[in-house]
Amino acid sequence: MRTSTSEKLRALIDAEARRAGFEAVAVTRPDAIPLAPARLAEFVSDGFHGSMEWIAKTLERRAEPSTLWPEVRSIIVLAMNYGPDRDPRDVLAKPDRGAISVYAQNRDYHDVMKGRLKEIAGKIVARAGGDVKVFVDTAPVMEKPLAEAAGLGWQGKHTNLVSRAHGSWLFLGTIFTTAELEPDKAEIDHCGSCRACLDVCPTDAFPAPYRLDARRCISYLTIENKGPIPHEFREKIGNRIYGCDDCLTACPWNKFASAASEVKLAARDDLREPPLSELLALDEAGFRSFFSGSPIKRIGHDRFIRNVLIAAGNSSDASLTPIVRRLLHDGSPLVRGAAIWALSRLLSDREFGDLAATASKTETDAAVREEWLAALAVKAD
Ligand code: B12
Repeated sequence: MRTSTSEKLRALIDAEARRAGFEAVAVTRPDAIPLAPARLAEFVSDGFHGSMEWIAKTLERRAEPSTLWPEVRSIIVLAMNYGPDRDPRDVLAKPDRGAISVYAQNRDYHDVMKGRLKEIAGKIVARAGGDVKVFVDTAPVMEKPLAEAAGLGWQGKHTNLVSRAHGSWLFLGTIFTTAELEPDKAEIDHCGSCRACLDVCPTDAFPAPYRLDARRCISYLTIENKGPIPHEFREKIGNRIYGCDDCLTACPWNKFASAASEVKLAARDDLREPPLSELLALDEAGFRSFFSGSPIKRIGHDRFIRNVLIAAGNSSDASLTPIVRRLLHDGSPLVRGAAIWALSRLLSDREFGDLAATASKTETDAAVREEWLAALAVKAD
């Protein structure tokens, strides 16, 4: 039997994907996610996207691949394993350390994956001609429903893609092509009656299975949210200083996952459980150099120190008090506000009252003054 051109192209894609370190690759069609537009619209109309206005602004293009790029005929979805080599929950029991989510413990996966996707895309054009576009995360593409339609896994109750072979630890990327490829079969839901990911969420971010209110998700609160962290979540955040893996880690399908074999996606040792004291000491330049090449760099120094201060406030570690006190004089109101909250938790009522009596007088920023008042009110309770 003769092998068709499309089968040969598919064999090339599979081989190149494997060579580039992707654990799984599958193909779907641009019209394969008919439920996504309404679900995305509901997510936005419920306000679940919070301050991620870019989701609302790109609604039509995001929900329908053909609106994003009318020429697209096939979508190749690729997945890279970033499975941790130890239990990410261990660090949660060490309050003087910061918990950084597994995906952020090494090089920015956007950089790692984009280069490799471009290489594969180049091979496709060389073989089949036509045009290609590659996307990882940042483009208005709904990677999870596309991955489910291609059969790489299913969207679990925590909304992320779960695979029977790799559990919840997969990064996704797509190659859009004008080439006609035979689509793979969609995967079906294997969550059953399990609720582990929903019940473990520290901030109750799932109003229902398969639905996430990002405004309550620690990942959103510590990464996307630019302002002060709302009071109701501060204690619940514990020592999670960048992202959160609780729902992913709870997934029973992880028992089939392996640790990432690629050196490039294995954790950086100094980001596994960094001491809060060292992170609080990072100035702007120190932050940029420590997090060079890391996704954490994208949130900037002030937002990051805000997060570390919340963890400091939850640490009961009095040895952090001097450095937190210094941050009361930081140039950023975001940092000063979080430092006030941390001190209100680290100092006794009397010590905090004495400090407030002097330090709050010189504060000119309205939001930071609010932090003083809120902290004093809690102390007076
Ligand atoms: C915005 C965003 C976020 C936001 C919002 C997350 C969210 N769930 O929407 C925040 C900042 C919170 C976030 C957090 C994280 N993210 Co994020 N994020 C994205 C991004 C850029 C867009 C996702 C999106 O379109 N959201 C909009 C909602 C409406 O879409 P949805 O989640 O697919 O929602 C579906 C369900 O609600 C479902 N649905 C609704 N009702 C019903 C009912 C039933 C019965 C069913 C079956 C389904 C269903 O239909 C919707 C449409 O498919 C993608 C990259 C991309 N371009 O796709 C990465 C992405 C989803 N993130 C990723 C990761 C790794 C994370 C974190 C694990 C990082 C961390 N450790 O902190 C957390 C996980 C938190 C979580 N439980 O989702 C990976 C996930 C990989 C995977 N295996 O799925 C992605 C794909 C990036 C990548 N390229 O690898 N993220």
